[in-house]
Amino acid sequence: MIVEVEHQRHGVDLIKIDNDETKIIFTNYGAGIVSWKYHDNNIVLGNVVEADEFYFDNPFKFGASIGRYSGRIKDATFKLNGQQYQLEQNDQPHHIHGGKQGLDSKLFDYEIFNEISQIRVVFTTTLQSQEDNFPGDIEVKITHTYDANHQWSIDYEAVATEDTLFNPTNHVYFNLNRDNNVVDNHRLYSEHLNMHLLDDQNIVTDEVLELHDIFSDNKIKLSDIFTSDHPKLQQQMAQYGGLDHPFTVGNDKLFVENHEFSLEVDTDMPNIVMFTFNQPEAWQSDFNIYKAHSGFTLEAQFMPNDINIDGDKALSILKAGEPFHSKTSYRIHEYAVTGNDN
Ligand code: G6D
Repeated sequence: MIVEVEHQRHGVDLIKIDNDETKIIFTNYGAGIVSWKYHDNNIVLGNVVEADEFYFDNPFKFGASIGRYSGRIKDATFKLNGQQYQLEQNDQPHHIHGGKQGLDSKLFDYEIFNEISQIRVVFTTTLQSQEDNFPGDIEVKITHTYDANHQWSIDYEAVATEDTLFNPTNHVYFNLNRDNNVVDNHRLYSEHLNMHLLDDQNIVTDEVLELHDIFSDNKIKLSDIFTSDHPKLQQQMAQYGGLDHPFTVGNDKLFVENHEFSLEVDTDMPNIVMFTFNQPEAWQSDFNIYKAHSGFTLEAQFMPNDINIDGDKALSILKAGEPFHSKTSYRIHEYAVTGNDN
């Protein structure tokens, strides 16, 4: 495997890894992924022209690391150890993605390790309480590993100076279609597909639908979810224009496939938020060449807003000085052609 670094303007570096059949690019800006190609097919949405201006201007957070808290926190407030904290209301009136000074906005330090059959890029930064109003500073280490089996893994490690919340993810958007047509033809598979429903402000409720109870096919096509006449699904799709929902999956594994590829996600995080890029028009930019459903995210994370649901038992609580570790990997397989399922 070959790795090369390209320096762009504004301190942005591209770390380009070439594994013959596949090529993947990471960046120190937001410790993110920029592109992932299987032969000439880019399977993630990204900076096709590799222009350095692209990264600073993307409200959809293509490929960026997100944190310290990925999902929405209702009313941008939470209580921890008896103290109430007020966060930036950057998703009125809620808080999302850790705010303006989140991981996605950081220029990380990094080191590259070229090892047998894999390349590891270790990114480090510090999140500061003074910048984002969460308690405590956090030393964050995000390691992207790419291996000879076309598997991209992300390890999140962190240590905080005070009890705080830590709920990181990566905001990559996939599209397995060669023509980059909308992703409605992609199918989901996991032993369980428990979909957590949202209220009218994108906040998780306690209502859950098991998609396998609604659809007879083992593999569930996104277009069937989008157009379902199941009353709850219909209401959620009308409200959001697609998926923006946390899922609980079976055996920590979810597969998404089209007629050509199968993408396997393995995670030790309890939930995966799937967002199908529902309102691209919210991004006013020449870089925005996207229509609704141009891609989908698979954001492994703790349940959004868990601190306001579970209080002291919230899984996102990170105790002072206790090491945090979580791992998510995405593996791409070529899939036997079974006909045109577009
Ligand atoms: C996240 O859940 C959110 C979406 O609502 C948001 O629009 C997107 O990030 C940019 O996935």
